[in-house]
Amino acid sequence: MDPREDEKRAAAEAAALEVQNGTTLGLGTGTTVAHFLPALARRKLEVMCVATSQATEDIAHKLGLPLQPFDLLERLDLAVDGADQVAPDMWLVKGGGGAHTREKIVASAAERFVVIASSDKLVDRLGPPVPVEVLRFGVAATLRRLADIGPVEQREAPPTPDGNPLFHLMVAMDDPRALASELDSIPGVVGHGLFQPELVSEVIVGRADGTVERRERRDPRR
Ligand code: A5P
Repeated sequence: MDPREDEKRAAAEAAALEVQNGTTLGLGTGTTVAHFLPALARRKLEVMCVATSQATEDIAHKLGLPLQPFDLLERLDLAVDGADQVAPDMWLVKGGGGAHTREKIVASAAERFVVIASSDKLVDRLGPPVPVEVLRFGVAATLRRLADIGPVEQREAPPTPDGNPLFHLMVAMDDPRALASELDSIPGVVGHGLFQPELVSEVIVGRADGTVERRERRDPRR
């Protein structure tokens, strides 16, 4: 067994213990969240969940977790999700599963956003790729704008949960805030995988022995 799976499970189980009865809960996407869902279901709490992808929705459904579309709820109490990279200042890169646009909407609607990760996700500084979801309409023009920032690679992956193509922007990230802002300013970019620290409440990093390390943001956003 890959020790990283034990680390993911440890982080996921610790996060599941943070959920309380009555919580409205955003469920992320990916292999770490796949450990969180059964740990949550085992607690048999009364919760209402919103899923960020069909894959998460399918697992949650099988586990009997109550789901609601994210159309009418204005806010959530908690969101739990994995990450591809976690920097010391809590900038994240997400989107390995292509659901980062939905994940960012859910994280930003949540009172608390808890990131669960194995130790290999901790990096000294963020590096490429940055996943970018692009609207199909005008895709060539949007890609030209992205290419002004850095090399762009077509991602060998299914489209995003909303049916849009995915690309990888292969750039160094010396200034993630400036890069995020530049990407946000391109009209055809639906969403990118850079998550700012202001979104993050806590990072839980699992260890293979089942213990966890917690990193709380010192100046929580809300
Ligand atoms: C999904 O789109 C991603 O943002 C995931 O949260 C991220 O890629 C981490 O995935 P794993 O938990 O599978 O490593």
